[in-house]
Amino acid sequence: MNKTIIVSNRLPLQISISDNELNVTPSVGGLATGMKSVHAEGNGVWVGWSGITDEELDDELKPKVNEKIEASKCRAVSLTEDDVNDFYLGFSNRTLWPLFHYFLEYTEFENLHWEAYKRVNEKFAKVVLETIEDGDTVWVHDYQLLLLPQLIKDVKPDVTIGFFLHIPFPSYEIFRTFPWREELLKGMLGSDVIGFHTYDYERHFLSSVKRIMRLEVKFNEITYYDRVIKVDSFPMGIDYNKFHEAALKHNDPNSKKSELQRRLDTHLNEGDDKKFILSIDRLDYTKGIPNRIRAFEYFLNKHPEYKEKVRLVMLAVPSRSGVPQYQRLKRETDELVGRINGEFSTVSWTPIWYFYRSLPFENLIDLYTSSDVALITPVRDGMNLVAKEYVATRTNEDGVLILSEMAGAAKEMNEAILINPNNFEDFAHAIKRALTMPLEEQQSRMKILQKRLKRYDVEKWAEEFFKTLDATTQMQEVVVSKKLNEEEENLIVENYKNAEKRLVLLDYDGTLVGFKDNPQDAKPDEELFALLDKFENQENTHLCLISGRDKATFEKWYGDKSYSLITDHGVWRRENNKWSPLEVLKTDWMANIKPILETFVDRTPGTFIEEKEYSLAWHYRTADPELAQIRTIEINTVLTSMVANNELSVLQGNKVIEIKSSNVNKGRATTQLLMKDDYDHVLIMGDDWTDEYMFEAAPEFATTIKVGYVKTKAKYQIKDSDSVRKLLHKLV
Ligand code: GDG
Repeated sequence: MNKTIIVSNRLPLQISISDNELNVTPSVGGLATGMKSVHAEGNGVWVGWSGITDEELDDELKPKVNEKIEASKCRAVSLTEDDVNDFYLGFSNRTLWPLFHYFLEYTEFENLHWEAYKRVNEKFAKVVLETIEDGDTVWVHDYQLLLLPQLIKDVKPDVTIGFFLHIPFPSYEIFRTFPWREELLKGMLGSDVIGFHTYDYERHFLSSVKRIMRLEVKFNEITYYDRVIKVDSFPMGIDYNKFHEAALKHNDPNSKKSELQRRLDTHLNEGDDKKFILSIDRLDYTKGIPNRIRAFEYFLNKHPEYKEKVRLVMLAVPSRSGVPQYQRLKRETDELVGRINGEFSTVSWTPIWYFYRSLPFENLIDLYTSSDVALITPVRDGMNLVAKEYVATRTNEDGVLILSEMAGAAKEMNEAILINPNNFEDFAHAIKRALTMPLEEQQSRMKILQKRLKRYDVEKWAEEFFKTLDATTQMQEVVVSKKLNEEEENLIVENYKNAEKRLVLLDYDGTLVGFKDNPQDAKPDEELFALLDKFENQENTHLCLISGRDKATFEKWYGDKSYSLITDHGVWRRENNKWSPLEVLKTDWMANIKPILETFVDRTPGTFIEEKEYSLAWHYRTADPELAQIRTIEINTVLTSMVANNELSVLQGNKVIEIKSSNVNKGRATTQLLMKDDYDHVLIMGDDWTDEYMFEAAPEFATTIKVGYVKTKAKYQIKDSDSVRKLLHKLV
């Protein structure tokens, strides 16, 4: 039975060792909950680090730990202290985390850390590959494992791989500063589906893929060699029922109150106007904690009537304390809380209650249910689950959520009061508004928020992701259904060799040579000349190169060769070293169209016009891909009316738009060529949209091969120009 392998940096387990005794407890985080049905109940395995380094485990303890881990359907990746320092605290948390959260000033580009990152991703790959079987599905999580999808795909191309990023994907302008940007993107592109929390992260990622990798992106699909990769947003939900039910239980008058709850009640019972404003976060600079404290001070100064009435309860959970920025943040937070409490406190009131610790789940519920307002104001946050958990615990549908626009959660929580956390006026106004919001308004907003969170909970999130993964692999099967396999290739070679009269018709750019940024750089190399010569010397073989290139270029390159050439999409043909026109064409239209194209060149850096005898081509290979995409639509619109009147057609090639007479195309040229002799074998290869005309014009018995895995009329598909050459070598 096929299985699902979940991979994350940490296993969903807490392991502690005391007096050589092992204690393993499951962790209760959002991810563990979301994956429960896949992992615990289904046929799943979880791969990750146990949280204990190799050095901490002696030879006696190690097998015992592994045994416990495997009993929980998990596999451990063992990491050394150096791995943890350089890969986790180093590269993951001092490079990727700050960079992806737009903290460039905190971002360190350290080669040693990058090497560790690659090394540890390989360690993860090794364990996954030991566990995997054909037909399995792998779901990789988060920024610590960005290279893992490719490491798996390279060895196991038939395994389905999903990847989900839990933090933001930054805009191209930020991502481009990253020294190993291409390697990282390639790592991610080993996946079949790549998921983000929001559409913004998705489009940032696609923009980097287009600009850095120069790949073809259609809507949210990337064509990458023989695969189509789907990129989509899946806003992560929470275990809604767990929080809601815990809150219902907590509010039951018969349930026992915790010590913390009794302390909270003391304040609340002082009067109706006593309120709590709650914030909960890991102590992380992305969460905007010092900013929030200062904004609260600003609020108290602006609205002194709330002194002695309102308290900010702030839970900051210790995190990554081995990283200097986190140590500095801790000092700054301590000082700020101390200063403000010192300045404002009275005998009966302290404005900020600050907890620097992790609390048990029950206390978390105490805090959520006792707070009239939740103040969640990160300066940057992938999603933020705390905001959602607060909503889930409001069993009376009261309470107000103030949420930073910079949290991914803001995209789906419009009924919260959304603020820009850098604007203190906005901040103070939001707090005042929340404290004075009529109950009916609180409830109407809360109801809408709850309805959505209840429906799109964490299980649904995981389910949706898997659905997309499934659909994508099915779609891939359709797109590459004509992929040439070894058996078919052998048969083609055999048929070719047995034939008596052969026509070999080959497109040039993208077929015989790979694409270059500048078309002038795509000259034929010595190996290609030698290969083509062999065809030419082969008996009973008519070789013809067919191209959209102009006659002059082909004459320059192949002037001393005797094979046939067709240029300008079929305007000119050279036979026996003599050029003759296949079509008689008008060129007067060019003087009118050229100035229009020139205005596009002026406004689109990196583009240029190629003037051929019978056509004009606007090349945009080195232009910004997103700008070029807009411009191609504009050009098409501008030219539509002009081309109709002049019997012209606008061809969309590979990063080029060409305007030429409608009377000429590679298909007509192919038909003319086929009439010249009685061929019993026809081989046609091409990569471009314009080559489809040849495939259409080919006789039924012809072998037609499309280079690249996109929809085609050809019988077979082949990966790239390297594979074309390999096949051609087998024929001579
Ligand atoms: C990353 C992304 C994204 C907090 N304190 C205690 C405690 N918690 C629990 C909360 C919540 C979780 O920790 C925190 O999740 P967040 O989403 O708020 O933040 P990150 O840790 O930064 O998570 C984030 C998330 O991944 C998921 O994709 O939303 O943007 O940065 O569940 O309840 N739990 C207990 N005691 C505490 O003291 N028991």
